[in-house]
Amino acid sequence: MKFSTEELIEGIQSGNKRLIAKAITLVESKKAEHRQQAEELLKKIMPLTGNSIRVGVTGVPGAGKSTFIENFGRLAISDGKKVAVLAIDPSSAINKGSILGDKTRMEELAREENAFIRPSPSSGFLGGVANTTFETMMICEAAGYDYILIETVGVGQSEVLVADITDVFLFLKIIGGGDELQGIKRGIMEMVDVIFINKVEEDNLNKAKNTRLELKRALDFIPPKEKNWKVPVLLGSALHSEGLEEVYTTIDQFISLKKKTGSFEAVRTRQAEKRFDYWVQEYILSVMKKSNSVEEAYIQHKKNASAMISNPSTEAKLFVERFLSKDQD
Ligand SMILES: Nc1nc2c(ncn2[C@@H]2O[C@H](COP(=O)(O)OP(=O)(O)O)[C@@H](O)[C@H]2O)c(=O)[nH]1
Ligand SMILES: [Mg+2]
Repeated sequence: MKFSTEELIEGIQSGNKRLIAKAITLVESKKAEHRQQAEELLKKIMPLTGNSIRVGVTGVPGAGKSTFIENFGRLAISDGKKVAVLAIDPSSAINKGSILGDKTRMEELAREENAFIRPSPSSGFLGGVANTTFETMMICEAAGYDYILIETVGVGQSEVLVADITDVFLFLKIIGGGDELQGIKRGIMEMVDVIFINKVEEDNLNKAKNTRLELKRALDFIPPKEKNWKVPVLLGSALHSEGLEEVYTTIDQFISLKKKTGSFEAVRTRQAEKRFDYWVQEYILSVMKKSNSVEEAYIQHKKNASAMISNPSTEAKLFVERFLSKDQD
């Protein structure tokens, strides 16, 4: 990394997008020397973080998440806010590239001075998924972004991951396909704070209203995530920027309520604890990965588990014991 930590921090604080991007690349790096500088950087910017509204956006592929984020972002910018967009990129682990059309789809938002768009890789790592979206978010907060919008890929794991680092979880729903129950099956309904039925245009307004009724009925059976908050089901069109202002004010109301009841801070504390546990696992795995023989043993024990030679927990225990005994000699 040809930039010093001080240069990067200065760049972040002055809102230099090129240096913000460099800092993010540093934090995403797995290289030991980068990790050290990354930790140093993150430690120093910590006091500058915490001041954004963190919004997770989920929904099946094609629901309109990217379109929503682009136009919602522009709306926030027109209200004088700075907006950062992070999208968990499922492809980067496999082909090291980005399949997100988002970069191009969010063309108009990308052109805004007060917007910053960045795909967030989730690379496979000894069976784990090392994800630095949270750390990237810290950098964006230090750079003064007021809204951090995170798009999930609509896959279970990324949804949980995003729900665990955001203040508001927004579910984009489309009408029809008989999948009104889909979100319930997937456990989404337990995680959401706001639902937005998207692609509602004149010809399907009645259908949308039925969908809303069904969703509301379903929500009645789900224990409230946030006291005194009944999950609103809003209608609109992300493409035509209809109903987005209502989402904007609803999010504001939700954040105000959370701050009033103290749950805003309480949830963030819990989230930080989860991040701690997450990184403990990551670091243990990365220490293990340093040795080739350990990696071979890992693969072997995993194979035994998958072939049902013995049960997975036994194999995991054997593997860890083997690692620890190796470490001592
Ligand atoms: N008619 C209509 N199309 C929309 C709307 N929102 C998104 N789309 C379209 O739906 C497709 C998928 O949108 P995209 O934002 O990429 O969905 P994502 O996969 O959830 O990110 C694109 O062709 C969009 O133009 C909407 O409100 N109305
Ligand atoms: Mg998308």
